[in-house]
Amino acid sequence: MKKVAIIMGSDSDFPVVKKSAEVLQQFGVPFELRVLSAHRCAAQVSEFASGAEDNGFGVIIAAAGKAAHLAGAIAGQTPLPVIGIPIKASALEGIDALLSTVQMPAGVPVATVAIDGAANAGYLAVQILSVGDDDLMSKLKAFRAEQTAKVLAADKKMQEQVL
Ligand code: RP5
Repeated sequence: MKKVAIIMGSDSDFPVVKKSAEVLQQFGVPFELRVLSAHRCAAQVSEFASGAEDNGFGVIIAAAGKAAHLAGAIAGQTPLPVIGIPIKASALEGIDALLSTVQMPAGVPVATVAIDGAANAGYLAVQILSVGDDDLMSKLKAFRAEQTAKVLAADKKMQEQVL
């Protein structure tokens, strides 16, 4: 199976970003975690992004806050799908990172999840990889069925509840 790269702009992003890793672990998807900053170590970001395909990655998750150029900078240097996580890290509550991550020019998309939406970045990476992996697709379908069953059980309980 292809690996997922989880890149964060700073180790201060990790408390949020670890939710992506937890989802990947839940589905048995291999991943690597890196701290690479588009601004503080641009050369290393380029080296990672340009080699990612040859190094066995299938999806890249990139998380950054403030003027968040990490996901876009990576997307510009690889044909692999890039998922951006805008991190809430400033007085602007993550709106700065959201706009910096999502507003990509045509031809270089970044699939941007919600502010601090690291779990969904993990699920989206699983979904992308599952297209070419029947076992992973089966796990995903089982997860979705379980999720639906939980909501329906909560609905039943709520309807039975006597206030
Ligand atoms: C961004 O600036 C990082 O992704 C982080 O969200 C934010 C703050 O970084 P630190 O100053 O904590 O390293 O580049």
